[in-house]
Amino acid sequence: MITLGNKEYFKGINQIKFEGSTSKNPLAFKFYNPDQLVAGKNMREHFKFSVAYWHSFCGQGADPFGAGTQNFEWDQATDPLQAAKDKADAAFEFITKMGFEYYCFHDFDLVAEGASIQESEDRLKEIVAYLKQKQATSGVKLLWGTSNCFSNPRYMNGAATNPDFNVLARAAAQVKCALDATMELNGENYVFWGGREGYMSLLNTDMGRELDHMGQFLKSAKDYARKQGFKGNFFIEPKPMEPTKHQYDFDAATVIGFLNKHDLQNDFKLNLEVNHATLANHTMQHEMDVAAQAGMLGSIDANRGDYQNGWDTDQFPNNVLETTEAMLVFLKAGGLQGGGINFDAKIRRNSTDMEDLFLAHIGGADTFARALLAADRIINESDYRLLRNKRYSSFDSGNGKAFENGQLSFEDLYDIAHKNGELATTSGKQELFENILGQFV
Ligand code: XLS
Ligand code: NI
Ligand code: NI
Repeated sequence: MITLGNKEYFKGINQIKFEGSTSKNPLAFKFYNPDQLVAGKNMREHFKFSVAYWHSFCGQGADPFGAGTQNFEWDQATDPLQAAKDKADAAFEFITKMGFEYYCFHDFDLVAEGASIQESEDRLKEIVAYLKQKQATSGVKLLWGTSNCFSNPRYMNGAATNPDFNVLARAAAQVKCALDATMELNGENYVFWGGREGYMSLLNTDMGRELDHMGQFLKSAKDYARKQGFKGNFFIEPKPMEPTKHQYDFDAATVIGFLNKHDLQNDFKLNLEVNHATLANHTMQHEMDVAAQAGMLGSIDANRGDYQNGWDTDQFPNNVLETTEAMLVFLKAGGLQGGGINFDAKIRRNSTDMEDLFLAHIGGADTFARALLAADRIINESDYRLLRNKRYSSFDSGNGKAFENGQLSFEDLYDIAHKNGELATTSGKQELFENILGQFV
């Protein structure tokens, strides 16, 4: 039996509860009511909210211009395993007080990487055993695990797409350990975010070869986990740029093409991140719709960017209008396949009170709850669906239907056009759709 720590890190903060939209308590949910039924499921089941270990318990606010500003009490121990256990205690206290059920991690968020593969592996095993106990006593579950194959300088030219085979093999050893950790903790999914899989300059890059290596790498990682009995989903998390100039997993459409080409489409789905969609010059709802059409809407990394700049600022979600558009796609798709809503977001560098982490997650959860409620009402109480279907009604019968069924040749279309003569214009009614969105938000 492992002894768990009993120190309280977030003193003075109790269980966060739902108090409704008129509450003046900053440390209460105004809209996220875990037990409230919406479209046949309660909010807890719809969202499966998850806390990101790296942003919430590892990052301390450092930026290229200055050191960290958040001096966490759980970071004081000099022994790496003690520090890891303290961090785990703080993490589970936070997640439990939030009333969330899930968390996500990179391997070396849990414990500092060792000097050798063996030392790292031993450290991971020890902290995983500790976390397993914490999960059992709290009921908190692992939404997904992943590996950090981008921070260590050995990966500066990529991991699975490194031009040096030995770096690729090194990355495989690391991913194997991260998969083992995820499986040991009953992780429901495993994520691959491209990290440094991409290029800084095409001049020194054999892109085709690197992409084939990535396909082969993912296939063997998947085969390994399946052999061990892993039943969860593998997710790819698209991002178009940063840290490399061009990331191979550019956006949803690119990744789906890649998965199909490498015969990975049955095991892999997508983990979509709001700020990554923005960086790809897409909206989140676009990315979600693309994934949903392919049956690959797996999970969501919730955050937001900043429209005045072009990097991954990972701010907490607060845009209800945009999130409502995303929730319309979410409900239409019947929710996520295996994943949840992971807050891949960090408080700002000058947010230094211990309660700020709570306020941030409360705001994020309330944003999603408001958006879900609004989307559900738009679908049920407005003419939204009717109006959208009406735009396509010419395909519901006659020649339109015949075309959809593949029964018309190109010459048939030519003849129909001739018979029709010039056509009247039909309004797209965008403003009407926007007004409906506004009415219910
Ligand atoms: C970085 C990514 C990263 C992944 C996990 O931009 O969002 O945090 O979610 O490796
Ligand atoms: Ni992410
Ligand atoms: Ni990101």
